[in-house]
Amino acid sequence: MTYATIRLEVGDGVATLTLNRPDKLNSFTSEMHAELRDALAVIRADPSLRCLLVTGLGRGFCAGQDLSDRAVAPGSETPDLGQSLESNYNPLVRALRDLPMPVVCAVNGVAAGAGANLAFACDIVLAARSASFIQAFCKIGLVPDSGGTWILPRLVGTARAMALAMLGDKMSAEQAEAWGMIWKAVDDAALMDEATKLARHLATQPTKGLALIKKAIRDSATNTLDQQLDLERDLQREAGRTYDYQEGVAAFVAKRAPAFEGR
Ligand code: LHQ
Repeated sequence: MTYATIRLEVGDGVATLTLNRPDKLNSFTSEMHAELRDALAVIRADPSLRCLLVTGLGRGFCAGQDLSDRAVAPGSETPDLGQSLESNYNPLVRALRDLPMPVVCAVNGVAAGAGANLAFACDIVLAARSASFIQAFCKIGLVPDSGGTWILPRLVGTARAMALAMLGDKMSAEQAEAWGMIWKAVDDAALMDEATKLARHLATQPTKGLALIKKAIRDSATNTLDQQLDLERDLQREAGRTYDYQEGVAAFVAKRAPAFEGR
């Protein structure tokens, strides 16, 4: 599949989505959103794909919304940014959250505005040591979107989330790791090798079980303990009916490596 603003490559059970507007630090346009929607639907429909890796081309990961077409001429009607979230950003975050496979993010450079929150919407985030995260919204009078106001307090607590959102300071990858916002910061030169290795490993694991783990951890954010215990019961029932559970137990008993099929 050929796209203009992203690249989709598949191999070894991994779909790699690369944001591809490097001269604009991979900022989002409507075209890019439409292509991402299409690519995510293609990935979801392909049973051979068992992990998604998201990254950016060039020196930036993603600088959020492309602001070049957002300047409002004096006297003209103000744009409806809510519609932009409804049509583009919210479906993207939901598609990543609901994708029944692990989503790895390799943050290769600056991640600003919706670009930062795109990374935080992924399941396991690696970042190059030179990468940075900026909740840039406040600098142009906006509110963190793409799930930012939901995920930030859950990742770092209200005090830090509030300051990050109100100050829009640049945060280093190492600080993000120290605050538990990402899985880890790695040397720049090692980022893609590590991310690809991780994605390929995940693609050999019990995909259905990993998708259920993803659901359980995500849903825990809004569940009571009682609701979560019920959810664990239901998801474990489902996991226990998978081929990979049988294979995992059989391999353990036979003292051999399991050959998971993702079903
Ligand atoms: C850009 C952008 C960009 C266009 C760099 N747009 N060109 C949702 C709903 C609807 C509307 C509004 O927004 C949202 C969600 C959002 O994401 S709001 C937040 C939007 N993003 C920002 O406010 C970040 C703007 N960018 C920056 O602050 C800086 O570019 C950062 C800190 C990301 C990087 O700084 P530098 O490393 O110094 O690079 P640079 O500023 O020189 O940028 C390189 C080029 O990329 C430059 O183009 P040029 O032609 O001059 O080389 C920038 O204009 C372009 N670029 N971000 N968002």
